[in-house]
Formats: sequence, structure tokens, C-alpha cells
Amino acid sequence: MADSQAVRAALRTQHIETPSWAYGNSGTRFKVFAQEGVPRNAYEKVDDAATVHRFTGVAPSVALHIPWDKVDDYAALAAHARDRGISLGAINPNVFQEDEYRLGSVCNPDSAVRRKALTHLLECVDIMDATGSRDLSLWFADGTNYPGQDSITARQDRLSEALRDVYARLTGDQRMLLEYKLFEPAFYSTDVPDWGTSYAHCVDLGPRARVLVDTGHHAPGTNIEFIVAFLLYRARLGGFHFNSRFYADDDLMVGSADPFQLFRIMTEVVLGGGLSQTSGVAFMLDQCHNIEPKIPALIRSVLNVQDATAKALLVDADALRQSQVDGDVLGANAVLMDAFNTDVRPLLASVREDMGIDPDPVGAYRRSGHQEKIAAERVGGSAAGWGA
Ligand code: AFD
Ligand code: MN
Ligand code: MN
Repeated sequence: MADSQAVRAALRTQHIETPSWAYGNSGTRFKVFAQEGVPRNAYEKVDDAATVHRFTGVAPSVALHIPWDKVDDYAALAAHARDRGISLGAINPNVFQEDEYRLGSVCNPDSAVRRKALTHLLECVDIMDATGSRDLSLWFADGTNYPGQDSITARQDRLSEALRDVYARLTGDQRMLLEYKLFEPAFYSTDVPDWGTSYAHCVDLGPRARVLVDTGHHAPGTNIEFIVAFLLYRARLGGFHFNSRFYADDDLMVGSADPFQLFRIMTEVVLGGGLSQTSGVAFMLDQCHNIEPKIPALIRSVLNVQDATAKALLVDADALRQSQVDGDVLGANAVLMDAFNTDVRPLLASVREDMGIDPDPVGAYRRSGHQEKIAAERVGGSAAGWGA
């Protein structure tokens, strides 16, 4: 059983990044349901992210999405975040919502469109310089809808060219995290569909390039923890976009659909050293709260990650390894299941008390009246959303 002081220290210092876009209005292609109290600009999104951190203690940064979070002065936005006890995290370019991108962005057959997309990517690195962000979080919606539409390999060459140009622009500790997604919005082929494609490009590029694992981006039944263990072992796991899915890229609260899968993922992270402060693994949420209030949903999501992490930390690594070496199938499985079946809520409540935080963050938020306050204050202006 892992030393409880070490477990408590790991839980106190966990860093879960929330996404700015989770605080704004969102929905599906059928409907975006507007909610009261939604932020109207990047500054109010930072305020909401700071609120999640205030109630959880382990959400000290917020990822930005450009141009949804465009501001005149990113250094000022970073200062605003610092004043509220958090920092600006990953920068997410958007090369999927302009008309020119109908046939793709960096993989588009038209060089002028590729140049437009590359310009935006490089502008996002300029923003990283201003915000002090480490990670450029790259997701490309690029793909095709019909067999024969475009050359699969020519699109790979176009992608490589753009990635090389972005890679050359990175400085300091900056990294580029290349996210893959099996399908959507392209339906026949996606240019970065799986971890292998992302991994191959990252290896071509160099050590600053890592794979971003979005837990909603796999075929049903995929063994995500295998991907995580392999990438971590090869020092190419840049991090996660955590969310839950029942059928597709549902972007639901992480841990709400399959807490056992989340536990297995976090177990491979812990066993592979990915939870250490020096691992470079970014634990980010990527969610859309279409029908539930956003701040409490993000608080719940952070707690779900903490729950899986606490259980993973309780896996008796020595006993597990011995059972594995002995070929003791039932014994090894039992070690894992013992940890998964441990109720870690008392441990997490105690850690929160050590941190001076209400042991029940969801209840504390509900009792705080903060939701009513922002609903009353944020009247007028235009609520943030992602304009799908
Ligand atoms: C969508 C994409 C992808 C991306 C996110 C933020 O599927 O997960 O990371 O938007 O741009 O969810
Ligand atoms: Mn994602
Ligand atoms: Mn997604």
C-alpha cells in the first residue's frame, strides 16, 4: 500500500486544468441551450475557472481557445488570472470554424488555405509567449467525407509540413501536443485519427512534440490505458483531454460514464510515473456542459479525477509486481480491484481539510450562492459560446 503521506502529498499537489470553453454556452448541432450566469468574455471565464480552483484546490490553470478567448492584451489576461490565483494554460488554436476550412486547414489541397491555418497556429505561439503557456494543444478537424476525395498520403505530407513549421517556432519549455480523434466532423477519413498517427508525427518532429489523449476520441471498447502506458513509457504522453462518452465524442463529465476505465487510466499513469511533477503530463478537461450548470459540473469533474487518482495511488505496486512476476493472475487482478473498490472519499475529504478547503466542494459551491450571484450580475452583453 503506497505510503499515506506520499499519497496525500500527491493528492494535494495534483494539477487539473479546466477548459475556458466549458464555461460558455454549448450544445450539439441540434441546439445550444443558453444558461444564466454564463461568462461574456475571457476575463469572466477566468473568473469561473478561479472559482473551480477555489472550491477544489487542484484546478490552478485554465486552457484558452483562440479566437473564442481573443483579447487585446494576453499579458493583461494572464495578470488577471494570477490575481485570482490561477494561471493561463494550454492554448488551443481553432482551424475548424471558418468557411475556408471546408476541405481542411493544414491538410487542405489549397496552399492559400494551408498558409492561413499556419499563420493562425503561429499566432497562437505568439500568444503562448505572452501568457507564459507551455502547451500548444493542436486538434485538426481535417479529413474527408468520401472515398477518393483527396490523397491520404498527400494530406499527411501537408500536415507534416505545417507541424514542422510550428515546431521550429517553439522556444523555452514550449511543447506541441498533437491530439487525435477517430472521426467527426470528417466522416470518411480523419487526418490524425489515432494515437499511432499522432505518435509517428511526434517522433518525426522531436522531443517537444507529444501525443494528446482525449478520452472521448476512441472507438468503443478501445483499451485507452494501453495507449497511455505505451506513450508514457516512450516519453510521448503530452497529456489528456478528459471527458466521458457513452456513444461518440459526447464531452460529458469525466468519470461519469465509466469510472473504472478512468481508474485504469490513472493507474497506468501512476505506475508509469506520470503523476510526478516532473513528468510533463498535462491533466486537462475538455468538456461541454450542455444541459447542466457549468461550474458545479466542472467541480464534480475535478472530483471524479481526484477519486480515480486516489484509488490509483492506493494500488500496492510491490504486491502487484510480485503477483505479475509469479504469474498469479487472480492475485494481480485482486490487487487492482482492492484499490478500485476502496472508498477514497474520506481520504479526499481529509486532504481537503488539510488544504483549508470544504471537504464537500459541490455542496459548498451550492451553499455559497455564487451561482445565483453571477446569474444576477451577468446580465446584458453576449454570453460566450462556441458558435457551432
Ligand atoms: C472538440 C474536439 C477536440 C478538441 C476540442 C477543443 O473534438 O476534442 O480538443 O473540441 O477544441 O471537442
Ligand atoms: Mn479534446
Ligand atoms: Mn473532442
